[in-house]
Amino acid sequence: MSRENIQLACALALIVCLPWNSVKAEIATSCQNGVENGVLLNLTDPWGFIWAPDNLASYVPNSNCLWLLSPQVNGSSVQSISIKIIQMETESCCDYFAVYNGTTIDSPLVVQIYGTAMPAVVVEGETALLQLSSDGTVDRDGVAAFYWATEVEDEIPWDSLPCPFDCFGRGTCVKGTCVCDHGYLGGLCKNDDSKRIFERAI
Ligand SMILES: *[C@@H]1O[C@H](CO)[C@@H](O)[C@H](O)[C@H]1NC(C)=O
Ligand SMILES: *[C@@H]1O[C@H](CO)[C@@H](O)[C@H](O)[C@H]1NC(C)=O
Ligand SMILES: *[C@@H]1O[C@H](CO)[C@@H](O)[C@H](O)[C@H]1NC(C)=O
Ligand SMILES: [Ca+2]
Repeated sequence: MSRENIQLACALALIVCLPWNSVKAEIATSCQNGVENGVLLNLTDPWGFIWAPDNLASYVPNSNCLWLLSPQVNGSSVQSISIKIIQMETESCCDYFAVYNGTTIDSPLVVQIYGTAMPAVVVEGETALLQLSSDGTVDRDGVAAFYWATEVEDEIPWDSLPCPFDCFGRGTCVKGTCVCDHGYLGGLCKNDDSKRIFERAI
């Protein structure tokens, strides 16, 4: 790592990592075991992390988890919001993660994804609404994503972000990405695949 890069990493650590470590509210979970279904969380920090459900289990049937991103930088709204999905597993027919360009689900849809797809998403606007929606049967591990408010994609230090929840102790954090131990899968190493390996073996 060059000296410039080290200086950059340190600057980022002060700006980025301190709030992460000291302010729990940076992590915004919706649909806590379904209890907060339909409750809108309004996030105003310049960057943050969202996930649902709020545990190691699957989301519940008929989930409607909502996060409104209204990032403020120096007290002003922003022009662009980038979203990096790091964990995505929904029932591929029927449950989805959606991003809307605006403040409600009636705003223009930017992306609606099913299954395990994790496209990079940029909303060219000052707000974005995120939604995890599930139907009445078959639940999966759910979604987790970072957002970052900027117009300049290259400035986003995705590689320097901490791995949420330290990969639940089931993996190693390498440049902001969980490399899961054997038997675990997903961006948070949340998926316990050992049971399936066992099931396949018998
Ligand atoms: C979300 O927060 C922003 C910034 O504080 C505010 O302007 C906006 O009215 C809030 N929206 C909702 C729906 O609470
Ligand atoms: C926010 O304001 C401070 C102080 O005026 C300035 O140094 C900084 O560059 C501003 N940040 C952004 C992202 O505009
Ligand atoms: C989102 O909304 C803004 C402001 O209304 C608009 O300029 C932009 O083109 C829209 N589309 C996307 C994909 O962000
Ligand atoms: Ca389902």
